[in-house]
Amino acid sequence: MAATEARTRTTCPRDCYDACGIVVVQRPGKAPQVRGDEAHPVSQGKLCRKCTTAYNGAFLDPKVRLTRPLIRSGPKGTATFREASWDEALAYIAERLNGIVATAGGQAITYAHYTGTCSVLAYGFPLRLLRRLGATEVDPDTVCNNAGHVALGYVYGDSCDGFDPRTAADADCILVWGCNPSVTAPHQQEHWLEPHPGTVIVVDPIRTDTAKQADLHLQPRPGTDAALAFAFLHIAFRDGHADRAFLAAHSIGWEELEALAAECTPAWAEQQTGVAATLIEQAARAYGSGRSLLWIGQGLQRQPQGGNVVRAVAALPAVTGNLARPGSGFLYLNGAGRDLDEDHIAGLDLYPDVPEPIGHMDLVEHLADAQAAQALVCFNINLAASNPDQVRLRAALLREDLFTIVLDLFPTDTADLADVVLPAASFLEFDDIVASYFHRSLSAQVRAIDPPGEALSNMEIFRRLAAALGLDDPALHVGDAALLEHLMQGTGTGLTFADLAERGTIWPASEPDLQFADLAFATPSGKIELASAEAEAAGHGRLPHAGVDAPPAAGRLRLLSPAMGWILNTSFANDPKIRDHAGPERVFVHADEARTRALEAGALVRVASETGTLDVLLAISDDVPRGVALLPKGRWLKQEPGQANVNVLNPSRAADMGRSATFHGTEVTIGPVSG
Ligand SMILES: Nc1nc2c(c(=O)[nH]1)N[C@H]1C(S)=C(S)[C@@H](COP(=O)(O)OP(=O)(O)OC[C@H]3O[C@@H](n4cnc5c(=O)[nH]c(N)nc54)[C@H](O)[C@@H]3O)O[C@H]1N2
Ligand SMILES: Nc1nc2c(c(=O)[nH]1)N[C@H]1C(S)=C(S)[C@@H](COP(=O)(O)OP(=O)(O)OC[C@H]3O[C@@H](n4cnc5c(=O)[nH]c(N)nc54)[C@H](O)[C@@H]3O)O[C@H]1N2
Ligand code: SF4
Ligand SMILES: [Mo]
Repeated sequence: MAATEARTRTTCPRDCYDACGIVVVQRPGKAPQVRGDEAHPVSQGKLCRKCTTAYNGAFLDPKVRLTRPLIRSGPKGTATFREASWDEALAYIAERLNGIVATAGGQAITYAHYTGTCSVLAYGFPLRLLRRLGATEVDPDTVCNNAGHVALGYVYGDSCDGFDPRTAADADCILVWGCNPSVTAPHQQEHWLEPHPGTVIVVDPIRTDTAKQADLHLQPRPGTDAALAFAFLHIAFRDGHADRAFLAAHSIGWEELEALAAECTPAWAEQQTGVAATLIEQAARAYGSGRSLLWIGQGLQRQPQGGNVVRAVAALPAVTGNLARPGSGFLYLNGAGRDLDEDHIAGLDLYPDVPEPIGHMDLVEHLADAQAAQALVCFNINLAASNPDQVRLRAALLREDLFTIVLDLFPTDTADLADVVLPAASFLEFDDIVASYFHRSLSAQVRAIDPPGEALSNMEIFRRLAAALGLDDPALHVGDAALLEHLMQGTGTGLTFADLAERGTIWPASEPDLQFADLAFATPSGKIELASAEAEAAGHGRLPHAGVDAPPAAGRLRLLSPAMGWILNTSFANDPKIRDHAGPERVFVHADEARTRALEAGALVRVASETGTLDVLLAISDDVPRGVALLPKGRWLKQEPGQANVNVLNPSRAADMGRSATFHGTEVTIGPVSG
């Protein structure tokens, strides 16, 4: 190592299962290099292709980043801004927000945020001020995974206590259901799943790279997974893989579930799902006979009946006794094992009385109400491109009297619709803490470089905004160092933030934790609730049901818009190199679907739904089954020829649970672009 070389060890805070370790190398006179940390057990020296590119590209490029506060100087939505000082921008915001608070009350300020960064302070600290103001939150998970959270809550009382991935060493089988780690968790794919010696089973309508690497791939029609899960249960009860002693001791409702599953033979499930009965038998036996792990994806539940699907799938570990022993369990998202006091960072204890949140599927309606929604604050989110109902959402955001503030690193489609744009620092530019949602690990995010121009961290922006608003509550002005030490103390590791920064990533538990080791569940009965009075009271069945979504109407295809490898939600889509790699936006269909429509690969086609149309190139792929159109999420509207992405096609239809998004539940037609 050259004597003048400086290395900073940090962590990727993106919304990604991996939470890779990073080393930033700096040499005098050279641009910093952002690389994978060779010592990090997850990234093992390599970042994913998108981060390697964007962290050394757009993230470091002051011409691509936002560097100064901007105040709108032209018609709304035309991205006409003038530069302003922080003092001027914040004074302007304060005057407008204080005016709204005085005349209409704080609840007339709406705020939308999500996981643009998953680091604890930058995610949570801004919420303190917004809660203090009594503003109305847009429930963040409703754009992503809330149906799964609600469903798992009914069954286990907890959706964030996942298996410890290190326990895979004791597993005979890993069942990956509606998750595509080859794209969304590339290092878990390469270093955790692929080398696993046991039977790997993938359930996904698409033949993803994860499916291609698996021992068994079950390809159900989208939205039919509950029938498949019930066939697995049928086989488990039939073949003696149901752990009746475990069920009797730790669950309620299992006899009722067994009675329901009795009807759900593999032959019946083949008709419902399109998966061959013999393959269902094979997969269910492999899962039921071993110590097995179940990875429940988030893609799985972005379906109209996504909550019921997850409830049905979640019965598998309970029925087969695959819990609370090594090599067993399920994972949706892992929040366990770190004891981070995130609620305090977000001010849940400090400002408990806040208005009822709205959901993302209700956002368009909400913003159309000029009384209820007078201001909108957006940070860590690019909702103009990420949310469904794109045309109506844009119309709502164009409302002249909706005072809109957007904090971002980049001039996103959402920023273009703002009245004030505030430049945020990137993760390379401030200290924070990252807790992977796959591994039960804890990592330091360490400032490696200076922010470009006048960009500031979310924390500093909200401290300055509190001051501009005339709010002197000490809680709104705590510095990052004190917040980080508060978090570290809660972990019980005895480490300071500086200790963590030196180590990079730690596992607070040296041995794999057992999921639900004490077999105590936070359900009303304290047991696993395969039948749930709580669910029934909320208007669902007491038990999950085996019903499936109807196949698409004649001539239509079911649109799936999951993640793609080069883009993370809409992050990175503006990096010039990534745009080249990702190529033009395309819709993928099976050759038979192209043939029946007399469409050729490479043709410009019109994809149409109840909410809009999108003209894109057609690609033919046998990885996509008949009846399905695959059009990945993530494009920036202003970079596309039609100023739209796939969400122009998706309505704001809520799933059966949690008012959650149904991005994989839309039907579309595909035809030639006429004229
Ligand atoms: N590269 C990249 N990585 C990402 C993201 C990204 O955009 N790009 N996004 C991040 C975020 S925010 C999230 S929430 C996670 C999500 O990561 P995942 O949990 O992997 O979810 P998705 O990629 O949305 O979808 C996973 C799979 O669900 C399948 N699927 C769709 N409908 C059904 C169905 O009815 N049944 C079954 N069995 N499968 C179905 C899709 O075909 C897809 O292959 O990924 C994170 N990681
Ligand atoms: N069609 C379709 N649409 C989908 C999905 C789908 O599967 N299909 N998936 C949905 C899912 S799972 C999700 S999670 C949502 C995600 O949607 P979004 O939350 O909109 O995710 P991103 O597009 O990555 O936008 C995050 C923004 O945060 C910014 N950011 C990053 N770090 C910081 C920071 O420190 N401070 C500030 N102020 N900003 C920062 C980024 O630059 C980026 O513009 O999209 C949803 N949309
Ligand atoms: S996005 Fe995921 S895979 Fe890529 S560097 Fe970050 S944590 Fe690793
Ligand atoms: Mo997500």
